[in-house]
Amino acid sequence: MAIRFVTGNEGKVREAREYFDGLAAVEQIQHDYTEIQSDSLEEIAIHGARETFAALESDEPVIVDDTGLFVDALGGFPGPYSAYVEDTVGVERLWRLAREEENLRARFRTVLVYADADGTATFEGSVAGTLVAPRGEGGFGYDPIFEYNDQTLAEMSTEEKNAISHRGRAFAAFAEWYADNEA
Ligand code: ITT
Repeated sequence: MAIRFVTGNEGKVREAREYFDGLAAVEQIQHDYTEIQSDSLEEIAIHGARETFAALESDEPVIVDDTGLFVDALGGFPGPYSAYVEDTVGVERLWRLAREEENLRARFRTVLVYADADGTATFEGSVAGTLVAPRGEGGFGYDPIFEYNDQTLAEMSTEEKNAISHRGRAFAAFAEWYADNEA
């Protein structure tokens, strides 16, 4: 099987290729689907996956990943607006905003949506951690300020990150479902 991953984010593709290594080829599809304005990662990802599947006019299924960083003390901000906040405020300044808070707990959530001619299926993964001053050269996005078990996600290899991450857990749920459905 080949997985057609609709994303412009090279970091996500790298993680998918590592996760599915030996199981499936991962093909990156660059399609600028409409990111609807919504508080729900599910709604955004389902809309994006449906729109892309229809636009490509092919029978081949696609997957879309919508991810957010939810900071407890900031009422879940930036959540579904994480990409916009990374582009405007930046990771370092989000850390400076959050560090004023006593509670530094945060969570990453990924919603992965698979779309084919029969419809969509949705998978989810999340990981809880603590916000810290940026450390590490790996990963992407908010990884340098998110610590899990004394390591930031940017200090982990792709394999280590996949083993505990929001996206790794969503990949695992998808892989299990796909194996059952393919049979
Ligand atoms: P696509 O929509 O094209 O897939 P994107 O980077 O816009 O790419 P998201 O909207 O899902 O994807 O990402 C929301 C933000 O969260 C964005 O700023 C990412 O850099 C960041 N992000 C996503 N996954 C992450 C991860 O595993 N670790 C750290 N930051 C992540």
